[in-house]
Amino acid sequence: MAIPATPVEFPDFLKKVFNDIKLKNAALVAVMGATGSGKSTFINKACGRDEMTVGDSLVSCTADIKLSSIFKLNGRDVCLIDTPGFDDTNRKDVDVLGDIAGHIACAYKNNIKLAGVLYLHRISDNRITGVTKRNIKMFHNLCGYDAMKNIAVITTRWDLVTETEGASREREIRTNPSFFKDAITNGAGLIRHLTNTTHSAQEILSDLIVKSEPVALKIQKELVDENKNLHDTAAGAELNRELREQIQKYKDEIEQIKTEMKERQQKGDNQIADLREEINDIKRQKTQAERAREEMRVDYQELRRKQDTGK
Ligand SMILES: Nc1nc2c(ncn2[C@@H]2O[C@H](COP(=O)(O)OP(=O)(O)O)[C@@H](O)[C@H]2O)c(=O)[nH]1
Ligand SMILES: [Mg+2]
Repeated sequence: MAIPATPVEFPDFLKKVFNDIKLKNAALVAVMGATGSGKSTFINKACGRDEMTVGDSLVSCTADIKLSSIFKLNGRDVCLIDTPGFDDTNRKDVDVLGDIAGHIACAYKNNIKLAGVLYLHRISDNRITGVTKRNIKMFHNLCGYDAMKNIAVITTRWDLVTETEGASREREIRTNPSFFKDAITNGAGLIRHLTNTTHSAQEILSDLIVKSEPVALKIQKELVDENKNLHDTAAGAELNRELREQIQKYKDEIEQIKTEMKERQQKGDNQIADLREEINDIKRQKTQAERAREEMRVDYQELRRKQDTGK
């Protein structure tokens, strides 16, 4: 079976080439990070072709996990996995988690281990948003501290900062526990992708690949070795916790509006259609959040079945 020259969706790719000895020998590296951190750009530079769609808009381009074609690096075959961020404007985070978890667990189940993970982070951001923090949290939960020796945090967009600004932000993310302090303490690298060039991308990859033995990420072990349901994995539990909070918020909002409704009615004001509409709106969002929680009640087999059948 020939390796496809262009990237394809992971499930098909897996089915077609899992038994291909070439992929078994290839160094497989997952590229993670928030939307806009430069994952697709980095992959295009690394393999020297424009394979991944690069997004300029706020809507994420990476709707699914994608594999790059296999390319040679220092005589070794390398293949990169482009993953969606946990801030996607067009997808629920539970879907993103299922997507990443299902596919990398499937690789692990088939004895294909990751050589490492690159986590991309924009050094140009002068304010760290909630979304950035969430992505960092999910990254830690997906990978686990045992895997950190095979992980490098890559800072991007150095062309948009002065050396002093960049170095000061680098210090912050290196020493602050909300960022990468714990990852780095446990062996993760913190590396500058200074020039956004093929040379820089390949140098980063070379260092990661030669560094150590392939690794199992926490989510892979949880789903495959420990037979956990997705909602019991560290990453799933984090999303579950957030969803529970969100659902409670919706409940509180509904109660508040109901109280307001009663107050209006007591004053003889029966114009409450707007409040009813508001309640219905919140109820719809609450139902969505509840469904998302339900969707995480799947084990590895069920997750893969859903992904293969689309149901
Ligand atoms: N100035 C600058 N822009 C970059 C760099 N890397 C990526 N970009 C831009 O950042 C935007 C998001 O990049 P993309 O690769 O799509 O990010 P992804 O969502 O993580 O895949 C695009 O407009 C890229 O052209 C960089 O090093 N410097
Ligand atoms: Mg992308």
